[in-house]
Amino acid sequence: MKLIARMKPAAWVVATLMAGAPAWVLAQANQKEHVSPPEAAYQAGGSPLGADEMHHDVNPKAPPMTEKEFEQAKQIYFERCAGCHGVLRKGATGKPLTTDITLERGSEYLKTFIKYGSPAGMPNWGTSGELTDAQVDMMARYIQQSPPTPPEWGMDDMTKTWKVVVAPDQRPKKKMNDFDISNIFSVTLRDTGEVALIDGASKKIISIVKTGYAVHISRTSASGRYVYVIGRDGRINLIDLWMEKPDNVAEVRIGLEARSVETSKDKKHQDQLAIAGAYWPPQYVIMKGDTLEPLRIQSTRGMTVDTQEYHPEPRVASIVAVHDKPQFIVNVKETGKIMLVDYTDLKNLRTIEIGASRFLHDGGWDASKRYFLVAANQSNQVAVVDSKRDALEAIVDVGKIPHPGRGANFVHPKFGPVWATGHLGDETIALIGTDPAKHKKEAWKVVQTLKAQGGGNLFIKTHPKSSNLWVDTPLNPDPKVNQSVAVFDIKNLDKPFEVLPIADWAQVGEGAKRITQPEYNKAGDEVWFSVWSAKNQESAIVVVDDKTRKLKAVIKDPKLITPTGKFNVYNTQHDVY
Ligand code: DHE
Repeated sequence: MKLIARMKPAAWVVATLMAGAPAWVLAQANQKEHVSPPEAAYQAGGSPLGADEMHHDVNPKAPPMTEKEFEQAKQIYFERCAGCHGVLRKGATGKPLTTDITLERGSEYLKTFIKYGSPAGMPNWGTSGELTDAQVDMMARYIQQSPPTPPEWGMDDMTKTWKVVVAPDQRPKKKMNDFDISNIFSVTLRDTGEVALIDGASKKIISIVKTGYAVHISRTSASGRYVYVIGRDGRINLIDLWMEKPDNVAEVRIGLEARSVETSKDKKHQDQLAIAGAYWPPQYVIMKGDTLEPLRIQSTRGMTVDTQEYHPEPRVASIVAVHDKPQFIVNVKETGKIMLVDYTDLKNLRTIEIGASRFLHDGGWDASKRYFLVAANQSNQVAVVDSKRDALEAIVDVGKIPHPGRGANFVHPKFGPVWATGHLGDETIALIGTDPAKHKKEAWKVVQTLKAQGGGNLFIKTHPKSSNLWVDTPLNPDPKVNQSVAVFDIKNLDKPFEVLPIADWAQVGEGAKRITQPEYNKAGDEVWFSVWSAKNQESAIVVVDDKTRKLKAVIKDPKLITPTGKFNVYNTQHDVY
């Protein structure tokens, strides 16, 4: 029963993000809205929390509901609403829905809002056919009830889920396979809760490893031996690439919902520690790197950076490790704070708290790896941290809803080193100067804005050996745009971009075939794209020759179901992008 309930969010996300352009996306595409339809679809990806038992009390002022209705509404809320409105309904990228507000608005107002949506980005759940009138009515009553609270997840819960499958002393003493492990790709198979390890040279699947629900990202240890994978359900898997057939050697659940994992990269602490951030409960956890034994849990609840109000649910977004000192950079979404966590002494944890900008999400290093740039997506800004001075370097205004992935670094012919981000909410690519020493005038300014195919961009990528800048648009409602990629010549940025029909090259037949997340191989001469269709349709990975921009290979396999993120071991280990 639990399993079936847990499958639902994936099905909905597929229906919403994948089935061509969803009705409400199309219905809102022409409106001048505050949140763009692609962005609303992206943020509203289901939370796995709906299946968990929660405490709730009955609010006598709210319209009544049966226990069964409450459970159904709770499930729908976590699948469709929590991503924007928050678990406790205190508001995140969407408006707060606390009972002081909803009771005052009343059932009729709420039903209209849920059914027809709003120009500010609220999907029209009723008229799009996603919810029936009865469900709309049930949801209107549900949000007038006090929000049920998911359980906390402390050391005892964590330890109960912690498993060392192969103890460190039972693991190989040297690499036991013939693969060039530095050129393996760990590929997210989103809807099966697995990763496929693909050999970069032969392009064959080495193994498929069972991971957490709707698995999100992979990160490589400093030595390049281990891969850490995190699922949306907070489960981390540790994969040992030295094994004859690389496989899972440890796992733990660090929370009930999560997105980020990273590992200690400082030379003296190689592979010693791992860290993961949770959406629920709002906390990060530092673990032993080779066993995932949880060592220290730190809550992120606290005050917001701007209004200085208490936020009970500040989700942990991206986490990166500093390469030349023992520090993790933890980005907290709702409070807009960046924590610099010194991991040398976990008993006396020293943390520097930087006030940046709200709704921090994803980001990456500049080419020198001194500055970390992170998108504050609902604030339309990029915050820059100087890891040498342990301080905020700058806040840069960019386009609408920046979403860099880890961004792209290259040397601009006129302005010197830049880091680039695309945007979910518009078609622009912002190039930000990153060299205050030699290009002071350009540093932390948008030195050029490029126009790509359209809004709905998620990832952008280049490589130090390449002169191409690749821009995907998987959340653009137009299939022509979401099934292709744009590529710019970074030596000649005034030249129009070229569009490559990646989905056509894959020849996978019917399906959404959204093209997402360019990722280079180790040599930097190939770039891999996911062709992302629904779970019951054929997907693929298309490999493009970087120099010629011509098709090099198509990776297909019945087991390659819903591939999204791809993480090349070497590039992820060294933060090459
Ligand atoms: Fe992601 C990175 C959160 C939806 C694919 N995603 C991240 C990070 C966060 C995040 C916080 C940064 C991790 C880090 O660097 O430590 N993603 C979220 C969400 O909250 C959101 C909006 C909704 C959800 O329900 O999860 C969301 N993400 C998606 C997708 O729908 C994507 C496109 C497909 C999928 O696999 O689910 C998706 N997210 C990715 C990928 C990365 C990522 C591939 C890593 C990019 C990289 O190059 O590092």
